[in-house]
Amino acid sequence: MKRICGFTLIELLVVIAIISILAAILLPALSRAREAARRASCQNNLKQLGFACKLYADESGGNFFPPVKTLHCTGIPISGLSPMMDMERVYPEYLNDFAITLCPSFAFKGDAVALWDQGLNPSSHWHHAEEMGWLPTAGNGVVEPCEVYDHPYIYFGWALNPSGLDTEDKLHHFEHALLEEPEGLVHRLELDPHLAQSDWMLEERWSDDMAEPVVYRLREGIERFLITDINNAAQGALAQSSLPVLWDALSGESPDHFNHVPGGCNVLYMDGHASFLRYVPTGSDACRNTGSAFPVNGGGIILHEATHGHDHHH
Ligand SMILES: [Ca+2]
Repeated sequence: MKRICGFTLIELLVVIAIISILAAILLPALSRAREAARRASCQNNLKQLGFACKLYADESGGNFFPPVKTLHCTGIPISGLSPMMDMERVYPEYLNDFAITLCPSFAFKGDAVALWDQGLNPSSHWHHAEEMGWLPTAGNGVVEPCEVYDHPYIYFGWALNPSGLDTEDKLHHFEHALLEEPEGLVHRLELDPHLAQSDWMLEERWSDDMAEPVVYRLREGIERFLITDINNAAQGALAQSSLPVLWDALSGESPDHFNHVPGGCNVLYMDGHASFLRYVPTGSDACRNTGSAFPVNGGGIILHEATHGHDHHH
């Protein structure tokens, strides 16, 4: 008897098997494509924030980039470090939409009002300030620039040369200069928030790559005072394209604390370009990680930890 049309059971099973295999191959690729799109959107936001910094620097005396945020909404000094620029200096003249402070890859899915006005921000600073009644503007449906704390991006406001943070020894000294009491930057900032507008004077250099015991405030032209190779003075000056300004939140605790999976960060450099740097784990101590260049290494982790003390709020 002649078969006219239709599938045998075997043919049907073969077709189903082929579809299953294709789906298994394509679905991870689709999820990677979605993450690539979100990552591109984060990069674009970083570039816009960088553009706002450049505009601010053009008009500020001395061509300084914005200082780091040091005060709560009531003017009380922040304890610890808030790794975000002082938005009160930037908004609304240079940046008129807080939506660009969001990163779609960030674990928090909501708009700027939910993040900054309603306090769904994971920053311990925000929650501490709210508990202490230092956020009189919270929950009024509007994002005030003083409500913008850290997350999802990290900004420091001083020019950290990646070559000064590329060995375990340098990272150890950096951590000391940042956190040691009473001379560390974090403690000095609490006592005198105006230090955020000055060069960071050190007791001693933490690296031979530093010409003087000072970390300069970010400002146009400061890259010429930074050295890339102490043994090669002719090629010594750092380029703006190598000086990090702003980057994604990162943490050494677990890969889920990265905005981007697998672990890594978008980094905005002073010339305005942004690159993705993969986090390469080395050893057990994330604060001594030298697997990739600052800020996606122990240096960035140390800064992150300095912003939350040791409350393990994440
Ligand atoms: Ca508000």
